[in-house]
Amino acid sequence: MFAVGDQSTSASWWQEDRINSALPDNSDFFSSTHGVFQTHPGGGKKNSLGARNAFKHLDYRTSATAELKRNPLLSTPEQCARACREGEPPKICYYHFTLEMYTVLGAACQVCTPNATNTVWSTCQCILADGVEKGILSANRMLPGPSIQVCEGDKVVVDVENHMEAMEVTIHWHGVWQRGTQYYDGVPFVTQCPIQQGNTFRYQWDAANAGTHFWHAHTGLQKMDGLYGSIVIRQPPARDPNSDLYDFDLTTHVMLLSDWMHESAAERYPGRLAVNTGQDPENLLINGKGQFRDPNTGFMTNTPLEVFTMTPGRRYRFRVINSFASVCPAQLTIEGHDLILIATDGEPVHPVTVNTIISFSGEYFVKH
Ligand SMILES: [Cu+2]
Repeated sequence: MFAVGDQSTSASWWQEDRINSALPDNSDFFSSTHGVFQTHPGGGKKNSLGARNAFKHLDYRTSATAELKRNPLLSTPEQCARACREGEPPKICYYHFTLEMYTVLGAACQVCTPNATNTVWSTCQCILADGVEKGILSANRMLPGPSIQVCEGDKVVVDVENHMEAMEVTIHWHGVWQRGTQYYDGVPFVTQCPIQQGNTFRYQWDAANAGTHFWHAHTGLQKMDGLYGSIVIRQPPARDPNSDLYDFDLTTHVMLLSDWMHESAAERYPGRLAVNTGQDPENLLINGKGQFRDPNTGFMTNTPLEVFTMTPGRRYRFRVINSFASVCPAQLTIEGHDLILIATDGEPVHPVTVNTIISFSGEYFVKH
């Protein structure tokens, strides 16, 4: 049973029941944590012996964010995903990623379907992917995970809370300079110890270099199991030499390409000899969405594909991200349309008109 387009059921269950009961001082609650809220079992509660639980999770929504909350520059993901203007004061953009083991076609899919175009955050915890059930890893029960969209000069604060059983994790902010903040680059055992299960680590970096970037898990094979998302650092149009080539640069016009397996990536490494040999992915997804035709039965899933809305005659900037985990390149063609490539790897380039783009795990921005 699907209530297509109805986001309210799941959202109200989540927000009313969980947040209100967990946070008596609800007025104090900072609403930018992507709608996803984890209670912390054992946090502050006394056990049967009357002693404090030895393993106490930090509560990042109250004490740990108190200092941040006093800063008038603190902004929600929605406030940060804005048109950038010259001379505007920078914002502090706060995100909370809860990383969990999760499932495609899980119970939440009985009550809502994810919003097709909002890449900043979702109130629906249903992940459809290509309609094939499997266990995955997710950030805030979204695929891709939350999109970080800010302006050049903003400061980004991301609390990464690891609830993946028996897994450690780091998050790498691919393409972001990290000048002066190299210890937040997310490389395990090089710039930090990985975040153990039950712990939260705060990443803080400057959005110093404009462009299309992305974040992904930098531990094991977790990226391929779903831990990735887009980062867009915009700048005032006057600072982009190609800004005259597009009319719109919308937060929803991110095209994140990823490869997708129907089993956890670890099942395919180093690889089997007989069935599903090698590391070829079963499918490719655009913004976490796809369809799959079973080669044996011919049956095809009918999950929704990503939809980009445009008005004819207008020019749109698309921010294309290749988030593949395997070594194969992606070839992207838009039927009946040429593309003008205006930037790559975070830097503007002389515009080139093309009809197809072959990309490796890297990044491009395009308008058409
Ligand atoms: Cu990377």
